[in-house]
Amino acid sequence: SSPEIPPYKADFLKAAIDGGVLKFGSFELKSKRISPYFFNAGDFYRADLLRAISTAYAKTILETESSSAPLEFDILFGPAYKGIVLASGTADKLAELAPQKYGKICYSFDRKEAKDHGEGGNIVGAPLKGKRILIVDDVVTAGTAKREAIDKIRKEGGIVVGILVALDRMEKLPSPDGDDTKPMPSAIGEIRKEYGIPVLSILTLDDIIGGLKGRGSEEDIKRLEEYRAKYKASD
Ligand code: OMP
Repeated sequence: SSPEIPPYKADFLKAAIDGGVLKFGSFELKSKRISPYFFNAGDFYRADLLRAISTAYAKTILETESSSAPLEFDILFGPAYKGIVLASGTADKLAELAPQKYGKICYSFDRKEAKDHGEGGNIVGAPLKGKRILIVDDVVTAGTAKREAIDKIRKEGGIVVGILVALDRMEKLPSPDGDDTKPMPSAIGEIRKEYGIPVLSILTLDDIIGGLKGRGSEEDIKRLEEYRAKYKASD
């Protein structure tokens, strides 16, 4: 049985399903794996959904304050394109929920293409140099997108102190020989180890399955459990 998830995570899961952001069916991932579920952060395009996701990111950050590893950062960084609205929405929500600490929290994001006129540069928003940066993004599967963001920030002199995503799919990395039945470590675990930073998520696949129990369709739950058994990482 899966553990109960905190109310703010359950609220977010419900908003994602009701809003059609989290879908069940058959989807091909970037990795070519065929998944029975897909989470598309680009579908949070309605005010109530944007509020639901930025509230959940903000509460995930605030939760760490009462933990042994509170997140301390100067700037929320949202990788273009989807991350832009996620980071700015989260900054706004943090300022609302905890004005003392976050009333003037900064955010920034990257350009997909370098700009060679006007103000120039690859970053829009708060300058990163010497600042502690928290990356805010949508989903981690193999972790490729997050590595690119870390490299970009470091090039600008920023110090990446953590990554916050909406969904950790808990998947193992592909085996070099293509044999998916072999145990392999997780993408998130490798990023944690390689960069020495925390990677937090609002939801994991375990949370989704746990949250659907007694609510979602039995058929969907069964397919999610089968997928998890096949692709869950060893760590
Ligand atoms: P990695 O860069 O391999 O970690 O894959 C993450 C990206 O996959 C996301 O930024 C999305 O572009 C896409 N994705 C989703 O958005 N939602 C999912 O549920 C699964 C994927 C995916 O293709 O793995």
